[in-house]
Amino acid sequence: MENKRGHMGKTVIFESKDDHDLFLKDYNSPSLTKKIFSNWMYQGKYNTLNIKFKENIINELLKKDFITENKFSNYNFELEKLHLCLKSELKNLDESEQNEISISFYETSHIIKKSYVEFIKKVVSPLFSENIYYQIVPTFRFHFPNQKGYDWEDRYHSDIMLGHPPFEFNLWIPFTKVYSTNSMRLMPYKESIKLMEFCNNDFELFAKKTQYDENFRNRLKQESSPLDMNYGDFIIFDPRCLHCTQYNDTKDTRVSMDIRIIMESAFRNYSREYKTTGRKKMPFLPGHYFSEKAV
Ligand SMILES: O=C(O)CCC(=O)C(=O)O
Ligand SMILES: [Fe+2]
Repeated sequence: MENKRGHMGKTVIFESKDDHDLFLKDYNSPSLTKKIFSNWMYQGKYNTLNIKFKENIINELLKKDFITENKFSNYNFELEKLHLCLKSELKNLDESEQNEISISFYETSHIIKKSYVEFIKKVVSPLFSENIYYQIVPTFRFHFPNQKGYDWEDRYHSDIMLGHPPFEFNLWIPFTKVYSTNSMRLMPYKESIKLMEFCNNDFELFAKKTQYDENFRNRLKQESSPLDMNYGDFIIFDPRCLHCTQYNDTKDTRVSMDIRIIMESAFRNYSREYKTTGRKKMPFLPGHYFSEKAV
């Protein structure tokens, strides 16, 4: 018997038909990414001499005793080779597709937080004509080659189907070279909408087909591609776009950060309450999921 679950049982639950209708109103509202960037995504660059994510991440790994300077120096301090310096149990994945190192980065040094906020203020915020709020605790991912525990089909999803408001923007920022299976696969807006419509915008059905319908899975793969990016690049994409982590069968570690931002005006446009679907049920509001102040 198969018991791959992927995102099954983890998609947003609507309290009533009204709640669902209100959600659909937001979900079907025009894409803000298209409005601002004239496209469903925007690719940008920033100066890594000014915002030193990589150096700060390496210092944090040393501080947390995940690696020693002596060992990492054998690999020229290249994050791509991080997996060769780590104890193997640190690399195993849990059910939420995370390992111990990624989880430990939910708590990071002041220095990493400072570069994060600087990145938002100096690089991201100027792209918008109004102030933005940012995800207060950024998600860092350390994605190692051949991680144990990856026993599901690639979990294509949009963050919206996991409870996020349709007015967010997704940002994805790699700190290593990313390519092929160590990267995230991303599907353009039109195809994402189409494949979700094929499931009648039923997120549980989508999650099930993603695990159990081979034809559907082939379509997901055909319509998406892995991001090919370098340190210093970042991408913003519409939150309806489907994306997934893949089983990393390259020889390189991927380190990345993914965050969500939202414009000040969006909160007035929420037709319903948006909350995280996990245990915490955190509202997608300033001072909760998002920063207290707009920048
Ligand atoms: O980086 C990944 O592999 C997945 C990231 C993701 O799901 C997101 O950015 O929302
Ligand atoms: Fe996601």
